Amino acid sequence: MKESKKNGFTLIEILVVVGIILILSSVGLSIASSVTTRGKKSNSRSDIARLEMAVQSYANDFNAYPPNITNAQLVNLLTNTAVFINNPRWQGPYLQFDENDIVGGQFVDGWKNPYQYRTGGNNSTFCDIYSFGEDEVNNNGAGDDINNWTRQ
Ligand SMILES: [Ca+2]
Repeated sequence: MKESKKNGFTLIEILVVVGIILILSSVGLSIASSVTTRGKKSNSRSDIARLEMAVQSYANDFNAYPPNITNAQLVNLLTNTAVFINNPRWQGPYLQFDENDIVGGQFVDGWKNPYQYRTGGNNSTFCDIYSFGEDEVNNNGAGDDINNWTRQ
């Protein structure tokens, strides 16, 4: 009896290969997602530091921190030359942006949520600036929020 020679792959072999490909691609996606999240957190920390420096520069020129105003108002205060054209104290713009930083006139974090600004509050030095963080929920600077007073 002559044994027939097999050509190609069996169904089991194909399923094993497809399974391995699926596992590897899900691991790859998971790693990519983790890297993206780390990048957003890192960028948000950097943005908050830049915003803090801009607010400090404004405060040095005006001898006062910006009051509790909205994100868009703060952006305007720190960047809009036209508003302050006749005010010699204003030495701005105090902040430069990338085009992805501003959405709807607001300075946004990596998740496209506006940074929060308030005078006083948890930061005893001068002002609180924070991002809602990865969960995109306002935890008042706690939890996964990224803030300028604990440097987390
Ligand atoms: Ca949060």
